Amino acid sequence: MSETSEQVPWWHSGVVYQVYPRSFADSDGDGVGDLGGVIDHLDHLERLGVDAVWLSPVYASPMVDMGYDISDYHAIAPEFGDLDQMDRLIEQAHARGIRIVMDLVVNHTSDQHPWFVESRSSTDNPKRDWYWWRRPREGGAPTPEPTTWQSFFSGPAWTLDDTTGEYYLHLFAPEQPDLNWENPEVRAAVHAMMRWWLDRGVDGFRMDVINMVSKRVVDGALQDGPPDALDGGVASQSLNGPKVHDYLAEMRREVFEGRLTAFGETPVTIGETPVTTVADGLLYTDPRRGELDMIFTFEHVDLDGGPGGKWDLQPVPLPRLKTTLAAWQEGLEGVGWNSLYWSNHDQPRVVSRYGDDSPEHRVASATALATVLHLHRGTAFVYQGEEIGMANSPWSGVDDFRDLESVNHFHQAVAAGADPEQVMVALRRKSRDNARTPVAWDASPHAGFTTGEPWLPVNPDHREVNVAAQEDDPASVLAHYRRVVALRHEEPVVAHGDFTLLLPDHEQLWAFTRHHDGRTLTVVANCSGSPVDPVAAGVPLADDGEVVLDNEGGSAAPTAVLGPWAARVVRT
Ligand code: ISL
Repeated sequence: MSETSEQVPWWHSGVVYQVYPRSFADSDGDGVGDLGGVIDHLDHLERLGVDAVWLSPVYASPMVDMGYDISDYHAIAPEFGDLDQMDRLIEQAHARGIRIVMDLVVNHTSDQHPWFVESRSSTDNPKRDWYWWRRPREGGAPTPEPTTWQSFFSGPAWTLDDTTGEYYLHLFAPEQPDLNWENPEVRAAVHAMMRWWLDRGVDGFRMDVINMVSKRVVDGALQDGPPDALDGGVASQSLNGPKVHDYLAEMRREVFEGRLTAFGETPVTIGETPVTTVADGLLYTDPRRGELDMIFTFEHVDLDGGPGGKWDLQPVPLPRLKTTLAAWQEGLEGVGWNSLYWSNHDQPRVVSRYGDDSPEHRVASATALATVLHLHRGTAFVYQGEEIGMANSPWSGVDDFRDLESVNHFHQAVAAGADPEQVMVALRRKSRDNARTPVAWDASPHAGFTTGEPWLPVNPDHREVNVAAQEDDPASVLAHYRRVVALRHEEPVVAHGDFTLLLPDHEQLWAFTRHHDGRTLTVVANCSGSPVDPVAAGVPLADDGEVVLDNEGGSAAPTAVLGPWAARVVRT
């Protein structure tokens, strides 16, 4: 790939900050974060230095899945604000050089969306075929439902609708019916809606579960999975399906071709793609194919789930984590593009998951993890609160959770005979609500998030871990994130360098080199609580190197022993 300065997109050296509006900042005291809260804190994002904000859904929604169930794509949920505020946010973010990337949720709608309300009303409604309707299975075995598929939120992926006696498909909650992308009218309606948002000034889309829009259809019928598949075949039959690449290429032509944003750029396209391999990643992100700019791989966040799935906790030895990310670096090299993330609104807090959130190691492990991730090749993402090292919350029982995935899993597992305390162990570690506790802005009782009662309690550790406490502290996690973001902008090796993993089997050190145009960055982090001598371990560091970033206060020699969770980037 030859790159001139005009051709290099901003996201090669850029950083995207994810805002989950419900939990970011509340400007009107109702306990729910809102667009006014995002506008109020743009200074924080500007000082962090990010290039774009990905806004989780703010559209009208019954909020069964906290906004990922949309009932009107052209309206803002009242608890978040209104379209005027959305316009103001776009304008004020742009004035600071920050792009706005909208969440696009079009695998499914809310069951309250007028399209579905019409679709369910009769078998001959013109919108009937906009969703997946099927008659009950003849003979009722192995399931009365049309296929064996299980939903991602527990229970069958089909719900029987009394109005017509037919089942409709929902890969997620029953209140999130799947749109039928086989129908060209559906795709045209999605394209029109996307153009409407681009006209309004947004700079791109993060596309929710976009690899689920094409289901495998044989002679008009959806198929069961293999009998032993725990998910009933939903992954094999409806992920990365046969037409997904055609649909994405069509979307590019219909929505993005010839479009420029206020920054004079092509809008960015970021696909969320669970259960995707490097080979799939190449298909989705090779620019010559004209599909997506980048996708989110899940491999590195699925490592702590065992054969039983997400809640079947497994230890993650460091070699597995670093080789998983390295395989994507090597696999996409020169062809596709990575997105780099530790956290989002669906994942537990990274400092608790892959770091060490004890008071002794929290700052060092949060900054070490930031260093290694952001020094990989790709577009880096920061999830709100990650930049101050926010940790998982100490949940006391299932009643503390608001997320339907957590609540459903608890009840289903207990009904199936699991010990409730054991189920809670996994929920404490993996519940999505860990990511959704309000951002800790200061040490006041509700962490400066709201003047009312927060919809989800603030993490009690906010008295120590908050933005105000870190704002002007050069040794803070926040200051380190600002440095990492700046380095990515300033040092071309970060965006363009090739990647070589060193010491793949080392159980404490995460080390790699990046090389570009005669310059090398050597990145090394001690991902453990005991010191390691990197030179003795075989990392090629020399005393004439220049330390361009570290989390050791800037005084260590390039070759010095690395203390617990110390991280260093050395340029030669
Ligand atoms: O978090 C998960 C369950 O463990 C993931 O499987 C998640 O459901 C998957 O990544 C898809 O996520 C996206 O679509 C969901 C929504 O609930 C998530 O918040 C969203 O990021 C359905 O829209």
